[in-house]
Amino acid sequence: MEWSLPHRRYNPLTDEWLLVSPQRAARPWLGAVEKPTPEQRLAYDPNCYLCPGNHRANGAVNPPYESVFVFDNDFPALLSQSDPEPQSTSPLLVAAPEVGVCRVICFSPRHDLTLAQLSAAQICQVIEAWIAQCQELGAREDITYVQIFENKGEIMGCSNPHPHGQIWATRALPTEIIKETRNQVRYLNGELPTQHGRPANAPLLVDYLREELAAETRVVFENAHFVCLVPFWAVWPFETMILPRRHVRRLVDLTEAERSGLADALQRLTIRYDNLFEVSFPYSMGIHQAPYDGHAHDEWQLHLHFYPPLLRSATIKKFMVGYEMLAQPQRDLTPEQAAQRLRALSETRFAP
Ligand code: H2U
Ligand code: ZN
Repeated sequence: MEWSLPHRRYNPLTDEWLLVSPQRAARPWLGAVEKPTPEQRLAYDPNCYLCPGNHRANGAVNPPYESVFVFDNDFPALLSQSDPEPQSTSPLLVAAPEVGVCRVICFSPRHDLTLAQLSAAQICQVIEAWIAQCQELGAREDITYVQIFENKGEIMGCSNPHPHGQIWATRALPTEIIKETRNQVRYLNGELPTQHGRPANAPLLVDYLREELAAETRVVFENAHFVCLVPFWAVWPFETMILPRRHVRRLVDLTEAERSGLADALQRLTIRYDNLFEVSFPYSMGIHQAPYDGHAHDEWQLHLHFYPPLLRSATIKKFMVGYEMLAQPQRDLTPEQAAQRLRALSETRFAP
């Protein structure tokens, strides 16, 4: 069915609700495509702390790298040591020590490119580096989770346009992963409030993908191994998810063919995003996978989240303030409308 009036939608991954108000977006699309003056960027910037051969902020020198380059973050949020576990005197004043590793990953030596401008083969090298990091960090006794993410664009607080992402690996599971793990387990056991006690025989996101492929309305594109869609419960206007067709718990479990398939999906999605408002599209993206804690985690399905902030144009963003901060997320444009717009876009990047 097509919703045209206010309603709530349920996110089974987080067990949270959001408000959708399609009647507000039904008004005709007047938003002109605002084109900010295209920034001229150098292929090599002598002042960039990520370009090959340059000095970083702490004085370290980058090697003359030619593809992907990973280094320990010079200003890490996590260290190998923490304070000793405090004596808990109150159930309301609880803190716990935390340790971990923070790394930066440069996607390319070229200062002026983004994922959308790299070849699928170059994106494959990024994926191989992510996997190598998961293998190394995931094997450590003091790490249970490896969070890979990219913060792109000034609007998202990204400090440097040089194409790069980050890896934060922690001893404890982060909040979002605790939520997604709990709800994927509950789904298998039939314990989500929407299941009425009926256990499932496939992981939550495996069943979800089957339903989305049948419905078609929120699918943006597919390849042999991955599907890109706007989730039924998307919060951000053009939020998407990339899901494997097969049950894959972790990034390290991807076959060679699936790694190429993921590179293809990343390339096609980032190009479509750039074409939406003819701008290098800002977003926060991250890979969610099963914890590296020694358990199998059959409930887990690998997936990627893209959370882009833009709403109407290159300069008009969706603010998560007021009602969203205090009550629940809200959106006007429906996920189906967003998917339709993303589906209609070309997979050849606009010429700036
Ligand atoms: P953003 O993805 O938010 O732009 O962050 C870039 C990271 O690079 C940031 O975490 C690190 C910052 O600590 N960094 C270094 O490790 N060395 C430097 O010389 C500058 C930035
Ligand atoms: Zn650079």
